[in-house]
Amino acid sequence: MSSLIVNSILQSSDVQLKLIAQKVVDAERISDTDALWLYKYGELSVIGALANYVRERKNGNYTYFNRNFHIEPTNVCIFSCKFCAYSQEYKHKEDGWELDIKQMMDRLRKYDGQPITEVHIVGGVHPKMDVHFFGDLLSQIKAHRPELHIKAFTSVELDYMFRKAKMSIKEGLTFLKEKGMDSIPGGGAEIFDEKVRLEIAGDKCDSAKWLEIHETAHQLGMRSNCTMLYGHVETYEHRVDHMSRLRNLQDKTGGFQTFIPLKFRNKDNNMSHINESTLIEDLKNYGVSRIYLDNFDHIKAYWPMIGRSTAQLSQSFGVDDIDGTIDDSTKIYTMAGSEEQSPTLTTEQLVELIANSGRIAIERDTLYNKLHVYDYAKPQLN
Ligand code: V47
Ligand code: SF4
Repeated sequence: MSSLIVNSILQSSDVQLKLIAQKVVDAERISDTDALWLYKYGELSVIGALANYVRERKNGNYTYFNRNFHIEPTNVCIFSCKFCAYSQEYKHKEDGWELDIKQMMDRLRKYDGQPITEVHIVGGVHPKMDVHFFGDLLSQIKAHRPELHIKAFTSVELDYMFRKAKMSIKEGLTFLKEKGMDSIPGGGAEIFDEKVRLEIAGDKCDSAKWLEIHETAHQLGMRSNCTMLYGHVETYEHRVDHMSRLRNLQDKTGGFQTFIPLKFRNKDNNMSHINESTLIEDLKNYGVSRIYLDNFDHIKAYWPMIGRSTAQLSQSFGVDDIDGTIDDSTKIYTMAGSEEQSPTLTTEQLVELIANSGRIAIERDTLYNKLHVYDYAKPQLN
């Protein structure tokens, strides 16, 4: 079906669209200008068809999920990103939370005997939680549950920890890797354009540093994810520039596993006056990123942030991964106003959500090894 629609796009009288569609069919990279054209002039249905074509060529009819939970060590943060509804200033730290290692290990032990494959650890940047504190946490997690994949710390947290410990990026990453860190999540990327970054997240690690940390991790054999916070003050040009920097690094290292667009949510933060993007914009953004990022295997829609219905729709706009079971263990989006106020899905619910989108669910581990295929027939209407 997807190729039928794409064939009809190839007959379009619009020269630019025809050119882009031909590149998509030939598995040829689209240019920044092409991506901008799609953002500005592409009809949603056309972007959807082209993105779905790429998605099915790369991942067939499969959609991935995993069994995971989050640990958020603290929401106390020395930085003051304007879009953040989650952080608590250090001088008012008593209004936030600060978990010690025992409390975090107690959270981990709750999952003893459950087939969880990943723990995702991110939080605020707390001046007293240093590289040795987190090193201890990683070793204790690995001692308790060696097979559990630890995806931990955004580049923003890592940059601060390493500077404070006077370690180079390579020394710091090597230290944490030896303690048990397996991969790096995609947070902290926001928007790479220097002017926009200054405006919305001026005091944290800059774009060059974010990219350098991921590049070094890749060189050390660790995989990582990447994100883009969109739908606030940025333009389409800024989005393309952001993805272009990621595509270039991916050409160099091949270390990114997935790209995760993060929709700006406007509750209770210093950018609450900005309207949130529409559903049409969200779907368009998934689609353009799927078409543009030809060297990425996966595009993830993070369901706790966009809600279950959009997660279903997104699978027709290039998305082939919807993250995990989560078990209500993250506050980053609930505090910023996402639809999912206590994000938890059982494996059965995730599989059903995917099957009801007309796709076949695959449980993966963090590195996209296939653990189980849930080849249920799509439920029929009666
Ligand atoms: O960097 C914070 C974002 C990110 C808001 O790697 C907001 O698998 C929208 O990166 N509206 C952290 N977004 C979370 C993150 C992530 C999430 C899920 C999976 C993975 C992965 C990574 O959350 C921050 C920032 O971009 N964020 N506040 C907000 N108001
Ligand atoms: Fe701190 Fe992260 Fe919030 Fe920025 S987004 S204020 S770095 S917790």
